[in-house]
Amino acid sequence: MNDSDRLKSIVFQFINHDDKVEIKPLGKGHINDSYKVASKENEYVLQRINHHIFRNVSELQQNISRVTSHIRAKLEARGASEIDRKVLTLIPTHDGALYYKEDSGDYWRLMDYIKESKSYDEINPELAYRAGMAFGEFQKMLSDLPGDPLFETIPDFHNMEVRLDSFRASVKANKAGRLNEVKELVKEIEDRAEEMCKPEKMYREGILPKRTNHCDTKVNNILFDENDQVLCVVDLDTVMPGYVLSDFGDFIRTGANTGAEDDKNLDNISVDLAIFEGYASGYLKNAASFLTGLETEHLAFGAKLLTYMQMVRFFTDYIDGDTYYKIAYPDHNLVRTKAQFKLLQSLEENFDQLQRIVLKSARN
Ligand code: GN1
Ligand code: MG
Repeated sequence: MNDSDRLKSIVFQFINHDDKVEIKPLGKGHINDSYKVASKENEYVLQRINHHIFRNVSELQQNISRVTSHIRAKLEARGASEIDRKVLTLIPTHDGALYYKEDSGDYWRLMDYIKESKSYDEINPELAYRAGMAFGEFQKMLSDLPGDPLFETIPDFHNMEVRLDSFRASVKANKAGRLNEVKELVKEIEDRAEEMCKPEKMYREGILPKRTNHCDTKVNNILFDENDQVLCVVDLDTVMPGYVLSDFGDFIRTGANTGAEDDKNLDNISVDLAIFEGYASGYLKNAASFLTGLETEHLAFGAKLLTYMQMVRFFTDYIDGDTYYKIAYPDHNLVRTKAQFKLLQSLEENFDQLQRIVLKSARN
C-alpha cells in the first residue's frame, strides 16, 4: 500500500468511505505528524501520535476528551456562539474509540479542522494581549475540572530537576561523541542549575501549587479568526498538572522572541518588551483572580526557566545524537540550543524590567 492509500484507509476508520478525500501535510510540530483531510462533507486534522514519546495513548486521548468536554460545557452554559470553532472536537472511530491503532503499531486520531483559522509564529503586542487572555481563561476554565487529576502524559515533563538529571546522564554518556565542541555551553547550564530548580523546592515546601496547565503554550498553539480574535487553544497533548509559571514562560519564549526558535543569526534574538507586556496584561486580566502572590511574583522567572529548560532539552537531544525532536539538518538541535541561550541572556539582562511589568499588570 502506498502512503496515500495508507492514510486514506486510516481516515476511513473514523469517517465513511469517500472517493474524493484529499490528505495533505499540515503544521510544524516537532513531535507528532499532522495532515489536513478534506472530504465531501467536512475538513479534519489527522494526527499520528508519537507513541515513543506519549507512551499511554489511551490515557492521553482520555485527557483530551475530558478537557474538551469540560470547556464545551462551559461555552454552552454561557451561550457562546460557534462553539465548534472555540474548542477541539475529537472524532471517534466507527467502533467508538478515541484513537485508532494500526497493525504497524502507529496510533492515529482525527479532529474537526477549525474553519477559517490561522496561527502565527510572530505576533504583535495586541495579539499577545489576546493570547494572554486566552491562556488565562483556559487555565481558569480547567480549574474546576471534576474527577481525578489529569493523567501525566509525559511524567515530570516540566520538572527542571529531572530534566537536569537526564542532561547530566547524557553528558556523561556522550553517546554521539559531540561533547568536546560544546563544553562551554555545559558550563552555562550548570552555572544556572540551582536557580532554575527553585520551583521544585517551593513545591516541596508546599508554597507553589500545581494547577491544570496547557504545558505547550507556544505562540502557534493559539488559533485566531479572520478578524484576529482568538478562537481556540490547540495541541492538548500535554494538558496536565503543572506550575502556572511554566505556561506563562513558554509563551514568552516563543511569542516574545524577536527571532526564531532556531535562528542561526543570534543578532536577531532578544526579548520583545512590548509583546511581553501585552501578554502579561492579557494573562493577568483573567488569571489575577486565582493566582497567589508567589505565583505572580514568579511569572517573569518562568520566562527565564522555560527558555533555559528548552535549551537544556534541545542540548540533551543534540548530545544524545538527535533522538527526540524532528530535525531539518544535522546540527539543528545545536542551533536551537544556542538560539535559546541567546534569548535566555536577553531575558536575564532585562529581568528587572520584566518583573516591573508583571507587577504593574497585576495591580491593574
Ligand atoms: C515540542 O511538537 P510541539 O512543537 O508541539 C515539545 C514541547 C517543546 C517544543 C519546542 C511533547 O512541541 O515541549 O517546547 O517542541 N513537545 C513535547 O518547540 O515534547
Ligand atoms: Mg505539542
